[in-house]
Amino acid sequence: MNLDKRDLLTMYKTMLLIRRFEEQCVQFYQGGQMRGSLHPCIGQEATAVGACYALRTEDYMTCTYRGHGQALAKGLDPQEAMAELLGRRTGCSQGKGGSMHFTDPRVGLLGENAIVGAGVPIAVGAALTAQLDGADRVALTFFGEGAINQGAVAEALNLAAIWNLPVIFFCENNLYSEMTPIKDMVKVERLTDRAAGFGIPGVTVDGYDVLAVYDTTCQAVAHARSGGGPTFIEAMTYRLVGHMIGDTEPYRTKEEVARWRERDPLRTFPVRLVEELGVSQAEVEQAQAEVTAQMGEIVRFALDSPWPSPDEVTEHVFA
Ligand SMILES: Cc1ncc(C[n+]2csc(CCOP(=O)(O)OP(=O)(O)O)c2C)c(N)n1
Repeated sequence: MNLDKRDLLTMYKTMLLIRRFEEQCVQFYQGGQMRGSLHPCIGQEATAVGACYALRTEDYMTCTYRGHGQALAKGLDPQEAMAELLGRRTGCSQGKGGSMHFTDPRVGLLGENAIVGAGVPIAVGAALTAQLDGADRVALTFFGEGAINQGAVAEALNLAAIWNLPVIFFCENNLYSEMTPIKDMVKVERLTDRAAGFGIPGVTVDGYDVLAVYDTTCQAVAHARSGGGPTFIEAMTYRLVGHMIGDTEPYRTKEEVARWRERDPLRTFPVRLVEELGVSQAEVEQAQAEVTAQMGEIVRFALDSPWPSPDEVTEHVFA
């Protein structure tokens, strides 16, 4: 593994920042300060960070409405992200996009997408751009297992395969598509079998192990950069909260959630850092203190930011 202590602490801090960021969003939402709908990725931080740590800033990435963590892991400024969620002019989309539409081309973030599966063909298009430009870039697209039956996803997988495009299909299999268990939606046991049908190599990884996700994604990225074409990664993960705020979760048991909670990467990774990876407890605590301080600045920046004025409403609108 080509990671030093600084990398490990950066990965931990990014996962912790995502967790704290989203907990703050939930608070704002419940207090009526944040509007629209909110789909937290609480529990899924290790896939976001492990995968994005394997990418360069200029690599392309698309994700879904559950993409706050992935956007932050790809390099979106967390202050701009929070300002966006609060509808402020300093937000990454001037406060006009909100939760499901984070975008920042400066860090390769081609957008979250509220339409299930829609980010997948966009990433394939970006990978085609990279290939035609002869650029050394790859594209990675995050999507949920619920997207696997979308026609556009099948078409995108096929085009990527026949054109040998530098794209990584990163499926976060969190077992439930909204309220529907995966076993009620597909007959195959492993979604990598679907990719195999298109001639795309697939690998399944423990999505609660940030280092395993990182290693797996590094291999897929190296394969893509060297002209090897696409890879399909199925990361087994779990959201520790409801599909969205207000979800009463009748489709799963408290025991099941509790079992996954024991493996919560935000609980297990700091222990592993100390017990196995040569990081001291003091360094872990320092990282936690830094994230707490950073969150304070993020919230202050967002709340102090101005609202857009009504006459800006048609700016940046193309039609
Ligand atoms: C094309 C389309 N159909 C239906 C919906 C409604 N919808 C929103 S989220 C969701 C579940 C998607 O589940 P999955 O892809 O597994 O992602 P997860 O929510 O688990 O992250 C559905 C069906 C939608 N947004 N887009």
